[in-house]
Amino acid sequence: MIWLMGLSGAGKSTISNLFEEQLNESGFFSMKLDGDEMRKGLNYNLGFSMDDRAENIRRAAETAKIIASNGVIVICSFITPLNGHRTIAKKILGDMYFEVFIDCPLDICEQRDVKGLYEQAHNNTLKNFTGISSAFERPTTPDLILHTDNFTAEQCCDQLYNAVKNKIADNA
Ligand code: ADX
Repeated sequence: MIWLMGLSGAGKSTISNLFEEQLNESGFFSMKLDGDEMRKGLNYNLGFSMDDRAENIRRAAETAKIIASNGVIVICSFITPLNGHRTIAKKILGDMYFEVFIDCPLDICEQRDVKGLYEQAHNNTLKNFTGISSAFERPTTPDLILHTDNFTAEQCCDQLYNAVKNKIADNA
């Protein structure tokens, strides 16, 4: 159970896609869960208040737990903005939880602005936007930090693959 967290535009989905490909090529079956997808269906009734984000994370973690208990590696990508939200996921997933901070400075996420959401947040047409008008706490005890501003997505994916392999070896 790999939990990728970080600001919008930090690179969570890019790394998740690459990592899934790498796992599949290595013979592991994996599945992705991400905030945008979950919010289209299962979590369509949730917004971006801190309580709704907490419920979003709770449902995502419970879903991931069911999938992972069937022997599938689950890669979750959610902003997960507060330490309290991370605690919710960790409590549900226990030892399976491997927390990865996709660390990218806010100004670089703003420059990338892949979805145009930072612009909307600055124009005030999008409320409660993480990093602009809604809080993001740096995680204090991630299992791994990936610096997507200093390394390519492929390099970050390799770092993640090696860290996960080490964790599996440690637990064996
Ligand atoms: S979380 O805070 O509850 O973990 P989640 O990862 O599910 O967030 O959803 C984040 C995605 O929702 C972003 O990548 C972005 O595309 C979209 N989004 C829309 N509105 C907001 C907002 N106010 N804050 C953050 N993300 C938003």
